[in-house]
Amino acid sequence: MEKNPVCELLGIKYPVIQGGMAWVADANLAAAVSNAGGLGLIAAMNSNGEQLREQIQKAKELTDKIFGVNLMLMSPYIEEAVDVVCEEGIKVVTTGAGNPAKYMDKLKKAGVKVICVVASVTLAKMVEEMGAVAVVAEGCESGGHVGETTTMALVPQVVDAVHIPVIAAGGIADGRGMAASFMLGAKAVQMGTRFLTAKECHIHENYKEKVLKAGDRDTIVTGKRTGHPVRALKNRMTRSFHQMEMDSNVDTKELESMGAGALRRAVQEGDVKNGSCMCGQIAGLVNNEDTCSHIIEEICHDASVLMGNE
Ligand code: TUI
Repeated sequence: MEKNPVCELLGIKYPVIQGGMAWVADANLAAAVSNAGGLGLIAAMNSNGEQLREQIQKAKELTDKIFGVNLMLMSPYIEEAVDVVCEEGIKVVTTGAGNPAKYMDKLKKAGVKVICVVASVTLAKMVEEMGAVAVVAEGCESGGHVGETTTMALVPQVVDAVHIPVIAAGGIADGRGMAASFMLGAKAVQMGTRFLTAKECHIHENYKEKVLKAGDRDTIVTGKRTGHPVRALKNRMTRSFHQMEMDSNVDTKELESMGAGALRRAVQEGDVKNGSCMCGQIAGLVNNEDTCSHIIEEICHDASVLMGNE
């Protein structure tokens, strides 16, 4: 895996990036992934500036390797998060769930490399024009907020449309997924679901158990009506959300309020019945709780073997 453009760009050993999962991707997980030779990310999600600064400072104590911050563009605190990223000397951010146009100049001026998560060719071309150093092409197999195109269809179309490196995401959890991504023209992979069950990932045990037990048809996308489609493991919450979404008598505002706080209920309280267990379709392949180091080394080794490099 030498001379990989994403590894060279970021100064990392393996072309593996951890998804910026809200409520999940904290300083602990980010540092573990970075220490293992990948790129760890802290999810800024809806944190205010000081909460984000605390996590960044904690990660600096846990690793001397590069790590980044994922900026969730729908956050009410997005302006504060961008300022804190610049003040703390963060070297790389990923952006998700929106168009980062408003923040690109400030980030670039502060020397931050911006990698944008996109779900379409149109946005990929726009962010390249704005100065993104790479894009994550995230297919709708992924967990959390999703677009409409699958990884298999999205990645090669984005690869053909831009000149910057493309990182594949959505439905990748092992060496086969990584090798397939490379065949589609990607230079690296981003994984979320595989890291959800990492030993260093401190989500509630109930959530982890549910991911480890999940099969191929155990996720569902809800929230299309609110404009925020989210993939999560099927449970009581997604069933009632789905039913209410189909019912034209139910107000969209009522649906939105139902979603609020649901992810935190699953991650922190372990309420896997009434909370939102965001998770990708590849959960059926994720059956072990491994260390970040094991996950990254295994996937890169297996992909290398499949590609005839070892
Ligand atoms: O952002 C994600 N995944 C997320 S964010 C999140 S927090 C959340 N919680 C509840 C409701 C909604 C969000 C949980 N998971 N992934 C990156 C990603 N970005 N996937 C898709 C996109 C995306 C979609 C549309 C990026 C841009 C876009 O359009 C922007 C535009 O204006 O064209």
